[in-house]
Amino acid sequence: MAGDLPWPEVPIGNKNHANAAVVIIGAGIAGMCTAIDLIKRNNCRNFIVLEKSAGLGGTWHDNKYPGCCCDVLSTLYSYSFAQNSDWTREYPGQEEILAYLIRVAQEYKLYPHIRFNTTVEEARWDDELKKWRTKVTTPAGSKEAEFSPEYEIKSDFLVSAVGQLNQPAWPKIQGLDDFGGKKMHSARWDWSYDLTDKKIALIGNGCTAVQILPEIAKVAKQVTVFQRTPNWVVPRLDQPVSPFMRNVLRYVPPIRWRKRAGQMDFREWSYQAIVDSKSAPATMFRDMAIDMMHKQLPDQPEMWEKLTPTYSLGCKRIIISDDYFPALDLPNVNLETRPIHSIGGPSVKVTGANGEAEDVQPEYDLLVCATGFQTVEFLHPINLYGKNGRSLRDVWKDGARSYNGTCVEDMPNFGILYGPNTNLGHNSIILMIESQSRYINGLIRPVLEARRRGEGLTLAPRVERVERYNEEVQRVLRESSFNDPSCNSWYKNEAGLITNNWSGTVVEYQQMLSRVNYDDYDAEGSGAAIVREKRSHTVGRVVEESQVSDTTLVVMGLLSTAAVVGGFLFRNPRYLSGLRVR
Ligand code: NA7
Repeated sequence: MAGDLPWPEVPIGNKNHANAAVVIIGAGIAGMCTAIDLIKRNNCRNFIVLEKSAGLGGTWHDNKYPGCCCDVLSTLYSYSFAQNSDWTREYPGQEEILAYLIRVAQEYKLYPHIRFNTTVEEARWDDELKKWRTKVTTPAGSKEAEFSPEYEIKSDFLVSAVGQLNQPAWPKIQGLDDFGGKKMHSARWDWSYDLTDKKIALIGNGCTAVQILPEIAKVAKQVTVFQRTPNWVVPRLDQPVSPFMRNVLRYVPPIRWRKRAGQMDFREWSYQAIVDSKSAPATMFRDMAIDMMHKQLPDQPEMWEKLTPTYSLGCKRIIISDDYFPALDLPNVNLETRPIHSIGGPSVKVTGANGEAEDVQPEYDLLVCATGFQTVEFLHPINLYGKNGRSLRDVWKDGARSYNGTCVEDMPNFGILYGPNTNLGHNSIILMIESQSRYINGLIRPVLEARRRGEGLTLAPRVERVERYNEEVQRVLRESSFNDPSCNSWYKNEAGLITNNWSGTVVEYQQMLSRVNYDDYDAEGSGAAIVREKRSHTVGRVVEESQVSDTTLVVMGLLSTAAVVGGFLFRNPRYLSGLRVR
């Protein structure tokens, strides 16, 4: 297949089954973005994407529960280089987002690179060979396993794109394993199960549960929502995008760009609301939340009390929904706020007023755990061993940390997307992922150059830079709403360290990652001179925010229209005479 192409342009074929320039773990939004940048920026087609699932899309492949959709407007929750004018709604559902990702993968011819049903168990840096050895397995009993049940791939660079919302977290509740009815995690929805007339216990009231409830309540006999902590819920204001508007967005790209920039401006503005609970935007969102609750659940002060958080807005992810409170008001829906005591047979027991376990009702057919993900155990359950056999677990024993959210000490030629301290509470994660992909490709570039020259190059972030970077990130986060001690969230680990969220705006992050300073890295190997001479490499950033005001745009539009019309009339004076009053 490779023909006469020079390495690393050689596309992956049968002969490269166990060798590649780059191995990417995960075929979700981040893995796809890195693969596309490898092709576009590094002219590299010698890469393999390893995907545990049977399809691409990552979180959009896994999460297909009823009502599943994104809580960021899709005009912004899409790649900057693959903007889509065909979204049917402002917040389209999971199936539409997944179809979009499949289209992008086809457009960039990613499929031949992706190995589905392939699980990474372990990746180990070989100090002698200066390469990663990634161990993979294929599912027992599958046809893939008949070819090779397990094997090892050697690569010059390894990228983790497994994300933060990958491994479902089951709640720690006594008796959960022995629940008498059907049990599902929201991220592993079983669509073969008929919900009609079922009695359903829904544990959790985060973004996922809030999307599930209005859908299942339409068909279920009865639903109990088990809420442990109330959330701030603000209006979603979702609406369809008309066919006319879709055509406008398709055929007049500046309008699409403007729409995206407007959403970016609003989201960046809302950063203040998320991190500073005393700011004016925070007050505005709190008022909106309370106002909507009072309107959608009129004259129900008991419910208002149960549903109103006492912690800072932004400390937990703010939920956007137009239909959660109305669903709670349905006659077949109950909100249960007493703590869950245990699960016994088909019943979920709560702790009653006297401390005894009490049945909420004697029997549920279905238990839905919308209880989130194992977010602070990045890369879990993959075992990574870097320089001198040091495990990632050891590097992260006091909490996950990285350099710029992309590289880890003692893990040479390794990049991570959506890694420690890169999650957002206010904007689209795709913007962060695109920055990380550019940056990591800026690190991959000299490694490929060295290899092409027959040399070796390893890059790992200097420990003192990692420490300084993390001290600064944590200093800002300590002052933010995320650090409010009166709430727990998936943004922090058990010790209270905020390991998941970025401390600033997206633009600040994009600017920080727009240049790779090779001085921040220990460079080793015969090819180290490449980066010592070069010092840095500018990878740039995607400027998403508006550059001009609406008024300037309108004035510019009017002026250019006048110029075009004037020029036309000047060249065709006969039309001018036709305009004269006779
Ligand atoms: P989240 O936001 O982690 O929410 C999990 C929910 O499950 C939350 O309401 C938890 O209550 C609740 N939970 C977890 N364990 C228990 C137990 N043991 N008992 C009762 N309730 C429990 O996950 P989501 O899937 O909703 O959203 C994850 C992200 O995906 C979201 O932020 C978007 O970015 C996309 P708690 O609040 O901890 O008291």
